[in-house]
Amino acid sequence: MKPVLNYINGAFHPALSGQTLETVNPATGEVITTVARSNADDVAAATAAANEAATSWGATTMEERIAWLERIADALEAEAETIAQLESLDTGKPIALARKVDAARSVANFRFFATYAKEQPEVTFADHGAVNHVHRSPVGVVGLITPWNLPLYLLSWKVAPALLMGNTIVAKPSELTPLTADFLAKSLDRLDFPPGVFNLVHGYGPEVGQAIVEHPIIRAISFTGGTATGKIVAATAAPMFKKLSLELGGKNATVILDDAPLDDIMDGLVRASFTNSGQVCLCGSRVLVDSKIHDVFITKFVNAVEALQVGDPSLEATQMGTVISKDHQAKVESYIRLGLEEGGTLLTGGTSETAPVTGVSQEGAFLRPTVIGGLDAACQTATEEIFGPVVTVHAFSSEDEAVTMANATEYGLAGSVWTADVERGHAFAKRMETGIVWVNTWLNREKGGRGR
Ligand code: TXE
Repeated sequence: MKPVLNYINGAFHPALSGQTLETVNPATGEVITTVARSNADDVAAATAAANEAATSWGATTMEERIAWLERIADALEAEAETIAQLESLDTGKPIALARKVDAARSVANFRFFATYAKEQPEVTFADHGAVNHVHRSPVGVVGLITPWNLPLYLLSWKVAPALLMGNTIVAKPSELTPLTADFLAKSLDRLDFPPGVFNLVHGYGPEVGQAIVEHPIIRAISFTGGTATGKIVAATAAPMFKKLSLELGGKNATVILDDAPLDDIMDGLVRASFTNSGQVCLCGSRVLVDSKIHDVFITKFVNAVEALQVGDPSLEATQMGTVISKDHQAKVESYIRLGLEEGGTLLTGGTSETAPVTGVSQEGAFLRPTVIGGLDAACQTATEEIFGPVVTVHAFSSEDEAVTMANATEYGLAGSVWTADVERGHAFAKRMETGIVWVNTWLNREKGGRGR
């Protein structure tokens, strides 16, 4: 594959320093290609281009920008299979998942914001005899920084609304997964998208991401990634009074009430736990189950988890591929060992040594889906984000106790409740101190999606 270059002012360039880094296939450990290893100088060039383009792009009409979003969606949709293949190669996620989630959602993000804009009424309201008009104006140059778990999905989620509102962009994808961001740049280039409106700078977080956050001309930052990095981003951006959006980690609870129809919901529970090898910030990594059904739940859950097809991400039948890298595998394995040290029982799975995935490259970052029981809900394994295919299971003896356990975390991103009684589920959901709670479903955001 050709080297991945920066996209600045409508042209592809190597890093100004000439340096490169490598992107690796996590299923084989093989280098896929080299990537521009940029620094503050490249960010300065991209920002200057974005700033130059800001006036003309900001002056386009909403209708023109909607038309661009639709054109981009059409172009990506026509290449959905390529996007899925690139994403699967770069992340180690199963090709079927990359098609269904990453490629489809990246297209849908552009369509969603185009439709959203069409549906926005003009807002005016009278107040004390005066008429107030609400205008939506561009911020200017915005910095978009994204992680490796859902590369184009999360990048497009930021790019589409930023473009729609007339902003120009300096974006940085994760250094671990640059391929689909590069594909987006190439797609825009083929469409003759106006130069300078979308700029892409590749490289490491402290060298490129930090330079984006620090650049005085960049007025807003949208960041998705680790909580520790989010803290650095916030500490840098806040004193500069930048607009800031942060989406960070999660340690989400999946709560199973005593009336839950286990056979019907097992598929959803496995999905909530192990989609993308558990590397979705919304995955449920703490399963809280009523003690009355705990034992039967464990039997059914372990059976369902063991039925997951773990293996080569490029095979159609694979349901779980690798984690993102060997380094991340080592981090996840350290939590599996910690869970056992803290008194947990391994119900299925384990480290690559104790529970190897067979028939795959030994250089691949493969792990079996792992379930640990018998842990105190307050222990380190049960409260820190692992971001891998590991869930802990905890029994509760009353709904009050379940609420306390669900809320005993410093995170508050998402959760789910499973019950035969939807009203009961809603009542429980209201008591969870978390941003999103799904009842009898998980990651259900699409109209007409699955769930009940
Ligand atoms: O994230 P990082 P990583 C969590 C998960 C995971 C952990 C670390 O717990 O184990 O984060 O993942 C860029 N200034 N999530 O190491 O380092 C970096 O180059 C500006 C949750 O990948 O936070 C990348 O582009 N940017 C998450 C992006 O930030 C910096 C999904 C995220 O990298 C920077 C992924 C800096 N100083 C991981 N340092 C979710 N909520 O979806 C790094 N970056």
